[in-house]
Amino acid sequence: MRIIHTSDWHIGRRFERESLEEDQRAFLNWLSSQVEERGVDLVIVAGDVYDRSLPAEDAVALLDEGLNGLRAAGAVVALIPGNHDSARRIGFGAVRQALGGVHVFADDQHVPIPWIFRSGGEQVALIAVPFLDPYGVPAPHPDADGAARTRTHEHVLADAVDAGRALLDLANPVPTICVAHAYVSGAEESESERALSIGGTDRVDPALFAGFDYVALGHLHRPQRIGGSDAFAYSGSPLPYSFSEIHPKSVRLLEFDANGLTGVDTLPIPVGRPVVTLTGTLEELLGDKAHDRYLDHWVAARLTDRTVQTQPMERLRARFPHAVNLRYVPTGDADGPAVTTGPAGAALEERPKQDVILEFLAELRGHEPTDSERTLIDDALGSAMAAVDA
Ligand SMILES: [Mn+2]
Repeated sequence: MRIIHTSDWHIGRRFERESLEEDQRAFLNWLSSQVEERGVDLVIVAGDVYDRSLPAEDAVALLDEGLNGLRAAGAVVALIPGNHDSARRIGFGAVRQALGGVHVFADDQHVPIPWIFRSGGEQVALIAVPFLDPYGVPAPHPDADGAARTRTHEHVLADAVDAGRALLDLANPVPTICVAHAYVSGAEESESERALSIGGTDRVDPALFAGFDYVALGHLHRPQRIGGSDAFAYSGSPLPYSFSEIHPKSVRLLEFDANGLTGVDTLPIPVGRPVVTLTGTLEELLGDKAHDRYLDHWVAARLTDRTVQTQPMERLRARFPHAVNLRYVPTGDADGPAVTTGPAGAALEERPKQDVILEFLAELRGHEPTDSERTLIDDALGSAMAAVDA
């Protein structure tokens, strides 16, 4: 039996302000072609199907089209909502959709019921756990001593997985897969993932997934195995959704026989725009021939110029059509303040105009204005105020 594990489609997401609809459609079409060419029986989507709990109409239409494509190509689909999805909305019509081969596991109020998937005389059992908001689901069970356990993602997820596992133990032994949307401790995040909860309490212990033949994880956008195991992994998102996602994107192709997992392959995704962050003066970025290979990338520019450039974004886009992000980092510190950062403290209107301008320049360029610059600013302001008063 062949299964594809993917996650974090974030259908409807934009990259900065640019639409990703065509890239997402290209991914879904490619995925359907893989299903058909490789005879894939089941596609598992481990959460964050949509980017928003209330997706736009275009996003709903695109997902509909994508799921139809996978069904037409011959695969059954199993999906869970992630923290970006609304379990209630994505679970609408789930019983009827299952009749059409799309199994949506969105019941976050009850124990996950094992689902047996059969194909060509083989079978696997799935425990598909929707993303569980610790404050939106029943409280965790008390511990062995009867003491209450805190409402953390780890506790509610562990309870759900334990309950599903207990039900599995009652059934005939078949290979088992757990599907979950979680931040497993030790895994590597990128800038795109919205925190599941505040202060790092969203981490879950990998040990709570023990005993499954495969654990299909979603949430982190970087494809990665947990603990060096091929059978415990994040597929990662199909496209980069932030400038930190410079790694290649892929889906995971799993082979099962009656005894369990027999093979794992990584299928690189050949569509979508890669990302790059270019650092240098505007002149360098516009002139350096080595940057020619980034013309089709999403480009973030980190300008090291010490002075504000004229129409920098327009000029960048004349060379890099997909430049979408620009910041001045005059100290060469790529994580330095954004050019849009304003002076802190009192409301701008209430502060002396000279101070605001001097602070802005200092922050922008990383050094205090010179005396002659101060004189220039004072003169300019004086003339401007005189003109206003006149
Ligand atoms: Mn997520």
